[in-house]
Amino acid sequence: MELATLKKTAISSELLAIAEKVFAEIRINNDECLTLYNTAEIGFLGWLANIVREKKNGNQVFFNRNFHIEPTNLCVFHCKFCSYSRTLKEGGDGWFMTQEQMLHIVQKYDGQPVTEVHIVGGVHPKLTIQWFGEVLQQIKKMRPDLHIKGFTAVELEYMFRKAKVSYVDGMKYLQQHGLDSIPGGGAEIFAEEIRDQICADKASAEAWLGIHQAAHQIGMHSNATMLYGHIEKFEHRVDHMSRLRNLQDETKGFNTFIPLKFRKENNEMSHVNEVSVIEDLRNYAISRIYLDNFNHIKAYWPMIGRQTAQLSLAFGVDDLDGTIDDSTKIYSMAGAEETNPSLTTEELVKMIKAVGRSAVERDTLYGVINEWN
Ligand code: V47
Ligand code: SF4
Repeated sequence: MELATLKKTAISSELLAIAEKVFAEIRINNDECLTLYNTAEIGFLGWLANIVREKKNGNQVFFNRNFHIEPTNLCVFHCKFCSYSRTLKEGGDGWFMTQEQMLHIVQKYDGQPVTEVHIVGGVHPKLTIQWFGEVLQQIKKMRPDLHIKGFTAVELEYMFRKAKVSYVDGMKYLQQHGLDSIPGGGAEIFAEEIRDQICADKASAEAWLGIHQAAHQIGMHSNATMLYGHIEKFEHRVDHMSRLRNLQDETKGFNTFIPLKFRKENNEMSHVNEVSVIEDLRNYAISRIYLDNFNHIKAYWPMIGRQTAQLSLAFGVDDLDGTIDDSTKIYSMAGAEETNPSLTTEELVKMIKAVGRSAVERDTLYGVINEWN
């Protein structure tokens, strides 16, 4: 649809002004973003987000071949939405891996064309910066070609605080031992009034942003997430994305923005209803329109399921994460669609082609490895 055609529809003057800005590649402001959340119809959002998406990434949908290592689910923090962690005292179905167990997982992928290992888990006092430094070194020795994306800013903040090192020195230490980039977890919702209610005791918004800023400063890339669809209001989502957009203006270090849908099973927020698929799609689209300085928007398929992930490709999303190989428990324990998430490359390509897009296998930093048009 052209702008001229849009003017003949029942669209409000506010939404028309936003569409005109997006067409002219002028950044929308926070009030306009809120107007999208409060008033925009889903078809309009998909159409507008798709314009931004196709200018940035054409018809391409990216994925990678990856697996996860979750060293422990024992955690010193008490996030109310977390279905996965156990307290240090509880034990029960808690786990704690040795360095050998972690290396054994890497060894299982010997000779397989995986390009990334994603290491993330609970925050355990025994997992110090030196302990992780050793593991990183050993993984690199075993698989020098493997990109190590590891540790949320929450894990890092705790590690650095215990080791009494600055964010920059801590990041440099881990980089020297083999860490290549950091994932986007732990961001949740930055606004203090929400953070205080859902994850009061872990790293603050300032710490999260400070650690990503330090990572970018030493030349590392990272991702950013937003946990949405619980007790936050649209205003909090806008504020969250605004803080990310500001940091990205300064550093250009973020690869991807990943909205994470709150899932309610087996956690202390089970009384909060999950939002609908329609809200998921609206949220993907609005983030695509607002975050003009992010190259990629990722739908994490184990969280939302394969069909919603496919639908999201018409709402601004251009990345589906990876093959995963049933190596993460975070979402299945929270009631996500995928109980044993694993997709072969062929299955991912088929999913992408089924919605009329081209599939691209990428490395972590979006270098192209293989294409299916
Ligand atoms: O920070 C925890 C989320 C995150 C629940 O960077 C939940 O490529 C929904 O950030 N419902 C960790 N979400 C995982 C993460 C991630 C995942 C995939 C790719 C990347 C990347 C990063 O998981 C946590 C939290 O926001 N989470 N519990 C829940 N009940
Ligand atoms: Fe710990 Fe992370 Fe769960 Fe919070 S979300 S309790 S920091 S494992």
